Amino acid sequence: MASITDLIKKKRDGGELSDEEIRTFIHAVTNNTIEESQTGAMLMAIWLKGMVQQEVVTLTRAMMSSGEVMSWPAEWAGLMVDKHSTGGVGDKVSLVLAPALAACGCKVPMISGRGLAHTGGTLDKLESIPGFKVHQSAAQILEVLRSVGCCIVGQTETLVPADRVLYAQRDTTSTVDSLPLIAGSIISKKGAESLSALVLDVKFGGAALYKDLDAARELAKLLVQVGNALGVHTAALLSRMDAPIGRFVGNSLEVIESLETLKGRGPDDLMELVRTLGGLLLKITGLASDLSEGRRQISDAVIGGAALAKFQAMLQAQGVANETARSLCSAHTDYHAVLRKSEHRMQLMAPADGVVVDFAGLTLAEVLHKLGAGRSSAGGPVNHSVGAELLVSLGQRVSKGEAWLQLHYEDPAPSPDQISRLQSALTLGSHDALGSHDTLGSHDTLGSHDAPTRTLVEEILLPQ
Ligand code: IUR
Repeated sequence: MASITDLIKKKRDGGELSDEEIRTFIHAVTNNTIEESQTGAMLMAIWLKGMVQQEVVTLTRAMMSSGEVMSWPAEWAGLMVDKHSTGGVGDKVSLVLAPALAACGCKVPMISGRGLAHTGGTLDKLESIPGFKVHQSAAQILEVLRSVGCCIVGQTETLVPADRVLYAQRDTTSTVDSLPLIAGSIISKKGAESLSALVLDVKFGGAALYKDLDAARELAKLLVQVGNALGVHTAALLSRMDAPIGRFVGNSLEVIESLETLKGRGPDDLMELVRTLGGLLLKITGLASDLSEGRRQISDAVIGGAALAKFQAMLQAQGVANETARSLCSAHTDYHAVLRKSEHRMQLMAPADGVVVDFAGLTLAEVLHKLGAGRSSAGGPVNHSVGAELLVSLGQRVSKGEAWLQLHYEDPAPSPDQISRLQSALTLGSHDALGSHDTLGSHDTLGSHDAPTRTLVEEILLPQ
């Protein structure tokens, strides 16, 4: 059998690793029988030379099999679904989508992550709710799925241990942005959930991992190919990520906006993503005859309150006191009686008259991260109350001196430099500029009965 050193050399020289060679590498990573320097060298060789599709599929399967692979009751066959997003700003889709899918008859073992770089993490958002427990054992997940239909949890210790090692080493060896390594990492974890169907929200734009559509499409295609090769019916959306999704960014503020959405009062762009991602999953599982029927079912589950009831039940099943969950989910609630409110607020004023043409979500996310909304590199705690509320919408006319952004902060307070960065993130234009701007315009290709205010979904890649 080839040694690890031989395998590194083969990949370094541009060779194609055999199935057995890839399994040998992942086995050594999982069992800690490889030196860190060797893992780093192999990751860099993969980053530099890439992998053909067969290698990526084998890598993903070997990673998936490095730990526990979940199993579900036979009567749930065909109903197990999940979604993954490559990360956005103000992206609270999971909080609405998981209960909406459960209300439509799916089982949703949603394993989510924490914030990565500037992007927010679903687990951090949910932890702003007092009592919510993201850590659930496999037996507890099964029980919540049986009683509620959805859960949103952190990765268990036993799921894909090889990814835990590789991910940490990718971070320190500058090999995070390698297509084969990203695909292996994402799809191995979804494969270990033993899903029937998976939908991926691959984002492109100024606030996304990939700035341009072509690069995002390449990742989306690979994820779809590898997911399907592992037996999970996998589809992907390519969606635009420039301005934040919805109007609120920051952990507890995003929980409030998700609850408002589940009460039928959510922003159009968020609902558009929820409908399309959910509609696709319902179509793939056969619970809906086509995408527009799937979109309608998701819409009905949200508007009719069935998704909200599932969310409340999920909160209770994951440790939130009954009274707290009931209060958050009641029609008229004082959210800040439950969720901590920041000590300070500050409004930013529009510097001129004009129409809001764009708003750089990346800048907002970076500033909020520094103000404590995200995890510091030293691993410090997240301040759930820090965030921001956009007071204007894309396409809206504003007057000089009108408030356009409200910051929620504690310690540290925003510095003059951070405030000027935020002001420069706002692009004001004339009406003419608005008409030609490509983030705006109604969307008429998805059969929506309530068209969103801007085009988010650029393309859909269906399972092969
Ligand atoms: N999320 C993952 O689970 N894996 C990755 O490699 C990336 C994001 I980038």
